[in-house]
Parts: sequence; structure tokens; C-alpha cells
Amino acid sequence: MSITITAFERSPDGGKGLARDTRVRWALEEVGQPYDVRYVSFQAMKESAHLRLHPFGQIPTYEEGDLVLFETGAIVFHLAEQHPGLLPTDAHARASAIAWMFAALNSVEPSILELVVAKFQEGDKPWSKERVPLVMDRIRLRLGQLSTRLGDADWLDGAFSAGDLMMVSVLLRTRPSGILDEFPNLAAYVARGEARPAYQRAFAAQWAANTGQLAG
Ligand SMILES: N[C@@H](CCC(=O)N[C@@H](CS)C(=O)NCC(=O)O)C(=O)O
Repeated sequence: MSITITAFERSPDGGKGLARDTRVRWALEEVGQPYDVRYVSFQAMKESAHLRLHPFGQIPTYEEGDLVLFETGAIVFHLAEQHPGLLPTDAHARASAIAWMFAALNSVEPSILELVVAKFQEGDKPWSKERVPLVMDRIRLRLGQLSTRLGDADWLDGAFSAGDLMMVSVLLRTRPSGILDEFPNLAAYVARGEARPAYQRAFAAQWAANTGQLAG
């Protein structure tokens, strides 16, 4: 069954890999599944054809036969359930890897998103100057806790899993702020994720789509 995902026609980050189709592409590459991409404009994302796939008018979406999914957590989880490589077979280890996926999306990503809102969407508001340092502190708190838990391990819980894929994807979104450099083990963790051949292929594909160039 062929797989089609959606992505920005032109990502606001210009191809830095921060748009969320990258994490889905990465999961697809990790499990060796070919896929097509349908590129959508901001306008098309809010029109009925796309809203049938994604109730909130966002990317990415995932179509496979008559299955339609939205939410990157659900998409990556589906891929990890259907194909070997992203979740351990041992039941407890599997549950723990899934917990890390939720942790990435529910406990780490929210404050990172707040920063994007405070800096870019509300950057011209009078409260933005005071809000940014507060949000940075909330991110710092979570990253400190995560850094302590990771210690000197390569991955969060044994072998690389969908939990790491999601956590690295979320942490990558802090890169423009420079805050990751305060936590050398997290910076190294993210670099390990980025060095994976599957990530490299995913990054190159979205880069090529956004820039019309091959990744260098
Ligand atoms: N929780 C959703 C978030 C999806 C999301 O925010 N997508 C962004 C791109 S990374 C988007 O479509 N933004 C445009 C918009 O919301 O209008 C997920 O993980 O899939």
C-alpha cells in the first residue's frame, strides 16, 4: 500500500528540517518505507480537501490506502507498530519507549513551542520582551531534567527507538535559541540522532524540496 504524506509547499524555516514532516520522513526512512509527498500551500491547508485529512488544517498528514492519520505522534507510532526497527519487542521496553514519545510531545515540546510563539508570533507585542526569558527558563528546567536522566547514555532507554526519534526531533526545534549548548550531553544526543543515515535521508529530502537543491 503506497504512503503519501503532506508537507509545506515552502517551509517557513527554509529547509532547516524543523517542520514536522521531517520527523515523519525520518520514521519512514528508519523503517524502510518508500513514500510520496504532496506539497500544500498555507491557503490549501485551510481548505476543505485538506481539512478532511487534518481537522486543524496543518501538516503533516499520512495516507495509506483508506487510512488517514494526522498528529506526528500517531503517525510515528503507527509506523513503529507496523514495521520493525522503532520499538523494542519486549513488552516493558516497548511501553517505556512509547512513554518517551509521549514525554517528548507532552512534557518537552510545549515550552519549546511557547518560545516560538513568544518570539515570532507575538514578537511585536509589549509583553514579549518579558515573556521570552520566562519561557527560556521553563525550557531550561525541562532540558536540565532530561539531561540528568540521559547522563552519558547514547539513547534514552537502551537501543534507539521511536522515543528517541521524537525527542531528538523536538529538541532540534530549540537549536535557533542556542539553549541546547548549555547541555552538552543533550547536544551530543541530538547530533547522534542527526548522524543516523535515516535522518540524513529525511533531512536531504525536505531540504531539496524547500530549496530546489541537493543537501550539502
Ligand atoms: N501536534 C501536531 C502539530 C502540527 C503542526 O503544528 N504543524 C505545523 C507545521 S510543523 C503547521 O501545519 N503549521 C501551520 C498552521 O498551523 O497553520 C503534530 O505533531 O502533528
